[in-house]
Amino acid sequence: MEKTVVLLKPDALQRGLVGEIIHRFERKGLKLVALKMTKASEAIIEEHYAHHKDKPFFAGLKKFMMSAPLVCMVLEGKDAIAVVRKMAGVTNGREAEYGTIRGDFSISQSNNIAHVSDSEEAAKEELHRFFEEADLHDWDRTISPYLYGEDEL
Ligand code: 3AN
Repeated sequence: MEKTVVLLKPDALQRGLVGEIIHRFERKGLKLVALKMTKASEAIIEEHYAHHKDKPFFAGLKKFMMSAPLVCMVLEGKDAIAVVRKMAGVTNGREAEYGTIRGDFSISQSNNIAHVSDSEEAAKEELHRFFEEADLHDWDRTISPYLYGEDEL
C-alpha cells in the first residue's frame, strides 16, 4: 500500500485542529503508521521548501513553519497520495473546495493548515526527511478487509 506524509503546520496546532484533521483521515480509512511532533530546524525547512527559496514569501514561510512544532504523520492506503491531496484541497485556502481540509479551515495562501506529499517521489523524500525507521509502525489492521474489496488488498 502507498504511503504519504502529512505535516500539520503551526496554525493547525495553535487553532486546536489536530484531532479534527486526524479524525478525517481515520474515518476515510487511511491507516496511521507514524505520528509525532517535531520542531523543524531552519535547515529542514529550507530543504523542504527549496523550490520556493527565491520567492518573496520564503522568509515568512520559514518563520511560520518554525513558530510551533509540526505534527508529522505517515498515512498508508490504496492511492494514499492522491486521496490525501484531494482531502487537503488546493494550496490557497480561499480557493479550496468546501469539504476539504483547507477549504473548511483556511482563509490563507500561506497559513493553509497542512502540507501533504504531492507525488511518489516527494513522499519518499519527505518520509526520510521527517522520520526515522523506528517511527514507522507496521501493524496489522483487522478491519482492512471491510475497507477494501478483495481485489484491492
Ligand atoms: P502545497 O503546500 O499545496 O504543496 P506549494 O508547495 O506551492 O503548495 O507551497 C508550499 C507552501 O508555501 C504553502 N503550503 C504555503 O504555506 C506557502 N506558499 C505557497 N505559495 C505562497 C504564496 N504565494 N504566498 C505565501 N505563501 C505561499
